[in-house]
Amino acid sequence: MIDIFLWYVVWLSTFGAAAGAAAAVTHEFYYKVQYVLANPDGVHEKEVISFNGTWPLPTIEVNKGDRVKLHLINGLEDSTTSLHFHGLFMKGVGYMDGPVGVTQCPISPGGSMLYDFKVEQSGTYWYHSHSGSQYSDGFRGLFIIHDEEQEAKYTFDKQLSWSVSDWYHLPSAELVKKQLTRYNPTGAEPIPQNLLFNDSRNVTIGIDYDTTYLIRIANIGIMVSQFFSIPGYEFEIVEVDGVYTEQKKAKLAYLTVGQRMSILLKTKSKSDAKSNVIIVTSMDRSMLDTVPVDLELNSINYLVYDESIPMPELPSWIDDQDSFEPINDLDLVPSSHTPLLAEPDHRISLLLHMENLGDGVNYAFLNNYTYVAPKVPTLLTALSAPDSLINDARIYGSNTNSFVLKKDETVEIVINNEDDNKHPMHLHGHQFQIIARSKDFEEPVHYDPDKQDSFAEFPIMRDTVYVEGNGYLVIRFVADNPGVWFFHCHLDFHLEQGLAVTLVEAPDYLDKYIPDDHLQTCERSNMPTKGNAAGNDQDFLNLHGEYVQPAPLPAGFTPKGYVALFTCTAAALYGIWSIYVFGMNDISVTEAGKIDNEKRVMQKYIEILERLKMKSVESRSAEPSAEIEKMLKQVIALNDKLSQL
Ligand SMILES: [Cu+2]
Repeated sequence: MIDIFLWYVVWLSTFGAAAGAAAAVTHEFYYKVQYVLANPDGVHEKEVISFNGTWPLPTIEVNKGDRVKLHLINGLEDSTTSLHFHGLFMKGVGYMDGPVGVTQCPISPGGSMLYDFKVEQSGTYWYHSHSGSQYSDGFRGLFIIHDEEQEAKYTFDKQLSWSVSDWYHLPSAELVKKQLTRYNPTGAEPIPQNLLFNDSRNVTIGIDYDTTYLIRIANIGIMVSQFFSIPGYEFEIVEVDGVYTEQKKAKLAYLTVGQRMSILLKTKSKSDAKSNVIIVTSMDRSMLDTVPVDLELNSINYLVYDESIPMPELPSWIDDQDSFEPINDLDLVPSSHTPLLAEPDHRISLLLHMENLGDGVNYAFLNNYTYVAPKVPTLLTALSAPDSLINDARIYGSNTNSFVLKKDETVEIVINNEDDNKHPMHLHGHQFQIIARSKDFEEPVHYDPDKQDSFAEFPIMRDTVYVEGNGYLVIRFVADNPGVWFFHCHLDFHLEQGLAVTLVEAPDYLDKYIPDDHLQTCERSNMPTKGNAAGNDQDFLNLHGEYVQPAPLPAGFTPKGYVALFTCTAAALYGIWSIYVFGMNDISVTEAGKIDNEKRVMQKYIEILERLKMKSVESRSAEPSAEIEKMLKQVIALNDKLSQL
C-alpha cells in the first residue's frame, strides 16, 4: 500500500545539471483521486474529485528540464479515470499522454498508473482527467513550467497564476445524460451555473503599487469561452499555450476552454491609483443556447492595493458584448520567428456537422464519422500491428476516424464547420501554426486556398484554437512526434458527441515499448492489449465486431423533420425556452415505459405548442403562428399514432 502521507517527494537529479542552469529536479507525487464535497461558487455543494482529500487541486510548478513522476491512484468507487497534461508533447513517451481509448485503457477503481515524463517545454499548461467529461467534476489544475532563460527576457517583479472556468452544479455523468438524449435533439449544451476564478468567486488578491506582474491565465472550463479584461489597465500578452510571443498590448483577451496566456501587468503608483482594480471575465454569450434570467455572465474579482481606497465602479461596457473587440490571436507573432510551413505534403480536409442518428441523439461528425472509442486503445493497435499493416488506417477502425501521418511530413488540417457553433479544437502532441481562420457566417463557407491572398510570415502557434460557426480553420504542423494523437473539440459536450479524429503519426517509428502498468490497467478493465480496433490480433484487416456509431434515422425520417417534430426550436425562437426546459424535466429517460414516455413527451409538446400559439396570437405575429400550427399538427398526428400502439 502506498503511503499517501509521502505524497510529494522532490530530489535533485545527479544527472544533467548543466553548468549555469538550474539543476534538474524530479518531482514525485502520489495522488489518490477521491470524492470530497465542495462549494466553490457559494451556491451549491457538490461532490468534486480531490487529490488525497484536498480540492481545489494543486498548481504544479516545475522548471524546464525537470522530471515529473505522478502516481495516480483511482480511489473513485464508481468511475474509471486517467490523466492528461494538456499541451505537453510527451516526445518519446506518447503512452503518457492520457486520453482513454487513444493512448491508454481507463484506470479502473482501485487501480493506479504512473505518469512519468521529462519536462522539455515551458510556459503555462494544465492537467485534467481525460476520461469522459470527468474533468468537469473539478479534476483539473494548472501546470506551470518555469524557464529561467525565458523569464529573464521580461522585466517583472512578481508572478501570479489564475485559473478561470465555468462551473456546473450537476455531476458530469448527469450533464452528459442531459446532453446525449433524444429529448435534446438539437444537441443544446447544458448552461453553466457560474464562473469560477481560482476555483472560487469574488476573489481578492493583494497587489503592490508600481510593480510589474507576470500573470498566467488558463481557461480550465468545459464549455464556455471567456473574455478577459482589467478595466482601466492595458496589459501585454507574452505567451499563448506555451508559445512565447512578441509583446502585444491588449485591453481585452479571449480564452476558449483549454487555452492559456501569460500577460505582463504594470500596476499604478500610489499617487495615480485612485481606486483598487477589478478583473472582469465574461462568458461568451454567443455560445449559450439560452441565457437564464438568473445567470451572471460576468465574473468580477479584485486586485487590491489598499483596503482603504475605494473599489472601482463596474464599467457599463462589460454588459455590451456586441461591442467587444478582443485581441485576435492571429495577430500575435511567435518570438521564435518560426517561418510559415511550406506547402503541405499531406492535406486532411474535415467537414464538421451535427446530426441525429437513429437513437434520436444529436452527434458531431467529421467527414460523416462520429468518434467511438475502439476496443483496443489506438496506440496499442499501432504497437501490435504487423509492419506490413502499421500504416494502413483501416486497422485503427472506422469510427476512430484515424489518419496515418508519415514521419516529418508537413500536415495541413482544414476544418470546414457546417455547424453554427464555435468549436475550440485541441491537438495533442503538437503546437500547430494557425494558417487561416474565417469569421462566422450565417451559411457555411468552406476554405478556398485560391481565395486566400497571403499567409502570415510567422504564424502564431498554439495547441488549442477555435473555428467559428459556419466558418473554417486551417492549421499546419510537422509530423515530427511519432505517437497517437487525439485532435478534438475541447468543448466537452461536443467531444462526448464524437467531435474527434485520431492522428496515428509515424507509427513505424514508434518504440515498441509500453510500461507494465499500462498493460495491467487494460487487464483490470478487461480490455485487450493488442489487435486492431476490434481486438482481432490474428487478422488485422478483419474489423468484425468493432464499435461503430448508431444506425441512421429510419427512412422517411429526415434529421430535419425529426428535429422539427421533437424540438424546442420554436420555443427557443419565441423566447419561452424555459417552458421547454422545465416542462421536460419530469420526463425520465429510461428504457422501461418507453411508449409511455413517448406519449408524455408528445403531451408536453402539445402543451408547449399550444401555449406558443396563444402567445403568438396575442402578439399578432402571423408567421410564427403558422409555423407553430404546422408543428402542432405534426405532433398531434404522431401522438395519434402512438395512442394506437
Ligand atoms: Cu465543439
